[in-house]
Amino acid sequence: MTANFSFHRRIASCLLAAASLILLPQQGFAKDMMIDTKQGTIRAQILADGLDHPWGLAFLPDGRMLVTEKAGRLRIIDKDGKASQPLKGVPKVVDAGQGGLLDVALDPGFAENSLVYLSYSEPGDGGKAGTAVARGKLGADGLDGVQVIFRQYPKVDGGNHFGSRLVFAPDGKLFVTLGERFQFDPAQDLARHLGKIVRINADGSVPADNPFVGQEGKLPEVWSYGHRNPQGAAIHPETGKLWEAEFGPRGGDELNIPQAGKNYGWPVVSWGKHYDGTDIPDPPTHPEFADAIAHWTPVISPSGITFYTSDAIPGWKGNLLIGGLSSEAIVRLTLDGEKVVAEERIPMGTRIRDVVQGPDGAVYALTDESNGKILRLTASNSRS
Ligand SMILES: [Ca+2]
Repeated sequence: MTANFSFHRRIASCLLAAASLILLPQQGFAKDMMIDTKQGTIRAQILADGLDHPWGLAFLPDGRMLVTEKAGRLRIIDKDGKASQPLKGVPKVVDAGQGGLLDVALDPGFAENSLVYLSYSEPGDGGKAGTAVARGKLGADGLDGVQVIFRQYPKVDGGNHFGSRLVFAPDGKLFVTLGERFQFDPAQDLARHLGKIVRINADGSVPADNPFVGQEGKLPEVWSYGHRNPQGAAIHPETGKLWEAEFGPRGGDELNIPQAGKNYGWPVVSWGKHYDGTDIPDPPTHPEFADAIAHWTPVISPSGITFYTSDAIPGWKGNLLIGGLSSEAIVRLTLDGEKVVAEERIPMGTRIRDVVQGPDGAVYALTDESNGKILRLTASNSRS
């Protein structure tokens, strides 16, 4: 009887354990997760949680992090994961749909000038919104002297496709990736900033060598066009070129190396279909457009991207890491120059909004949840 009872209890506890395993993906995951990958076991630890849909992360020179929350908050997270109160000076944002406080970047001269850049959906008249970029000096409790240095033209209705990553090129120019706000054709119109990557000086002025400077009816900030919703951008550590990842429609997520003045095809061509199933011509039907160097159907939903340059995680050096939303993965691409030669999906069990390499060589990933986390990924045999 006792044996039988304990047997049943054991069965019950096994069932409970099985049930909790099944439930785990919905709950996020345990404090320490071990993930088997092609290059060995990766340990993912929760460094911080309680962040409301964190979107962008930038390391300060002292190893702390600036992290945005989509609802409009910017916080400093210390090395132990403790979050500050929301910093002052953040511009008002429209927190709706995909809009809100989005990316954060440090000025290349941050050590001297303390300047921090934010991208966000800025409110306009009549409920309209558009992506904007502001900068201010990081002081004791927030940003001082905040100025808007760029505004996407025009502001439109709706809460989709704001972009918007911020990356500085080695020459100090700032790239801002801008979605087409779910407006389709304006991505081809050089008189509007929808569906464009723009290149500006750090103070928001236009570099004289931008491709459309001085051309009638074309906005001088535009670097490349025909983009849909680019949420990933990074500078290649060796070539200094901009790489960019964007959401396709139903299928057709893209990785591009955007060149000055080139047209990346949206919405005329795509490797995907419209949401209603209507076909879109494939990119090779329009050889005058530049095509992606990689594309995904079904989609991965690429958000932040980063080139991994450290030896800390064996086998990852030189790879491109992509934070995947619907794929709930970090997508690791092995590159040969500007070709993608291999891909691995590292399953994270939750939507990944951004991936950033830390000064310690660990990979820091933001999870897209109301109880959003900063995950710290290391090789499982590393000492910390
Ligand atoms: Ca394209």
